[in-house]
Amino acid sequence: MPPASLDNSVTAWVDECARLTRPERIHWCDGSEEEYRRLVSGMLQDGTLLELDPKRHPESYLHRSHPSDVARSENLTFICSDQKDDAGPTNNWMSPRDAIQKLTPLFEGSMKGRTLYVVPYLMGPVGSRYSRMGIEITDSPYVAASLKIMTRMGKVALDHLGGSADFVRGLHSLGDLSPDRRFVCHFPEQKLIWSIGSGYGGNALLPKKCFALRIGSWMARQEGWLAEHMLILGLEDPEGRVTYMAAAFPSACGKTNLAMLVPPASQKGWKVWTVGDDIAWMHFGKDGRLYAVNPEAGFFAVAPGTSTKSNPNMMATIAKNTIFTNVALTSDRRPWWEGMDGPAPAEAVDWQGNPWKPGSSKAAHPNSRFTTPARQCPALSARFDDPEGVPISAILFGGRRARVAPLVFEAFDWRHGVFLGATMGSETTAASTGQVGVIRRDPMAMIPFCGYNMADYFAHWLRVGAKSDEAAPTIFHVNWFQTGPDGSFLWPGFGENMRVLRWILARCRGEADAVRTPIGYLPTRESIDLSGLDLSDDSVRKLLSVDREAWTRELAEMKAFFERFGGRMPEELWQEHDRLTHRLQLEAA
Ligand code: GTP
Ligand code: SPV
Ligand code: MN
Repeated sequence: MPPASLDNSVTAWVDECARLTRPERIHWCDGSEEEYRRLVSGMLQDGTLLELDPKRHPESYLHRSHPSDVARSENLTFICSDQKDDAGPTNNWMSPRDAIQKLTPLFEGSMKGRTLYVVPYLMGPVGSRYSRMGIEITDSPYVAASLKIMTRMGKVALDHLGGSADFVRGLHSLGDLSPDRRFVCHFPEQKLIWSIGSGYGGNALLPKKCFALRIGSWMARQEGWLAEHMLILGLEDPEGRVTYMAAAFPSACGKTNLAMLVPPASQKGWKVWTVGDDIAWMHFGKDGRLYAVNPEAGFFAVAPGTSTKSNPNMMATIAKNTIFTNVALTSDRRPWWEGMDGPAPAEAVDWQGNPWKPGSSKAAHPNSRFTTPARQCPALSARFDDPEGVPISAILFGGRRARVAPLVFEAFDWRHGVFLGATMGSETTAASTGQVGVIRRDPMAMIPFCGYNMADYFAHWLRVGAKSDEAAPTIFHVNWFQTGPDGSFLWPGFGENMRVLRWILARCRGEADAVRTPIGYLPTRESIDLSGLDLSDDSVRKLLSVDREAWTRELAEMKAFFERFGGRMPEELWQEHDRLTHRLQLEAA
């Protein structure tokens, strides 16, 4: 039964979706623990979930998605704005009419024999003026249960909505899971999402990338704020002062790990507090400073590589109440993935349910993940639920670059920082279907997630920062992923990234030296703590210097990327491109 307080438009929309998809029954989710347990027990019965050893992994389950449905499908993701130009050259576009025409037959009767779940959810802290409402209609109990972990779901959300009709509508159906009939369509003008044919992560958990980033970025531009693919962390110094930073790295490029960083013994007294690991909604306050909230309530994070060594906070977080997706299962019913602690099990069942032995293929899918409540994270910031958000002092952009990008450098000013974000390059990863390891331009880590023309997005970034001037965060670029001749990483990364965060903080406080180079301010060897690291002189040089020839080659790629936007590209960024060209030439002379 729908709750009585609702605006008619909510029930009318649910009725309309039910007429289209013809479910056997409709269930309005209240977000209670009891409801969650009922969802889980249904899935245990029909095999959608497998129970893990309840002693070692209480209330934790394994889900295997369809083997063709293991990552976001960027090629099947569309922005359906009225005008094609408003989607821009980096998005797939369909006219709203064509999209409705194409997807309506796919949704017709798609929920026959299934339950339609109405999932109301709140994005952002309870009681925050920055929080937004959404409702997802789905026929996947896995999605409904995941949303209980990932969002503030059910009653709390409806209480926030009150009698208002202002919410983002999301209609999702598993359909027949065929990639030929899979579409993720966004109608930003209608605040509407239609997704069919996938049960996986970003394709199906509509609040996450579809709402919080694609529709969110559209709303943010209209309303003067920023919806970004960023982690949020608080860096505590040995005196107990906490400084907040946000960082945009592309999918599977280290956001979760940096947000939960545990420093090595050498970095005594320093600590990282986690506010968010994937998405930041940021508003400029009256004081000109930028304040960030994390719209999510859980983490949907990459499993492979997660261990007590690389990310002990995450290993503690996932100790209970966690849904694992596409990881391997050991004979004693524990989850396992490549890069976890200890030796590989002698045998296991792989992510597809087949017997597995070490040395054959990957046991866990490279994009296997887990869904886990943020409140279980031992490093969760005390300001996680702060309705006003946390003030951001530094913004970090970063990619996965085997060459070219040094360990860290600082932008000259906001405008140059926007240029650094706009020209980011990174190797593609398993988080999206398609080729892995090819360099693509991924501005602000938003190429798959910006819900409108990215030229307008750059202009928006330039505009919001210019307004707040001195109080705006300082912008940096980082790269943990430079490799040496043998292909191994030059920089130890993970906890050792604290050394870079400390340099960034010291720069924000005006306390660290830097050298001015054509690309920005780089640390001097003395200004960044490299003590006790086993780095060769050659590695240090590569990490802390500018490869002029490589950057000169980058110029052409940046230019080609900017040209795709034609006359819509902000002139300021072309000027930054010219300036970088001049600086690189000057140094060459
Ligand atoms: P999404 O959830 O897809 O947005 O990814 P993310 O940006 O949160 O990436 P995550 O922190 O999950 O890291 C992805 C992969 O990069 C994992 O396999 C990590 O082990 C690895 N990784 C993270 N940080 C570092 C680092 O500092 N150095 C190296 N070499 N690898 C890292
Ligand atoms: C990403 O791909 O950036 C993710 C996972 O965080 S998904 O929810 O699938 O988008
Ligand atoms: Mn992400």
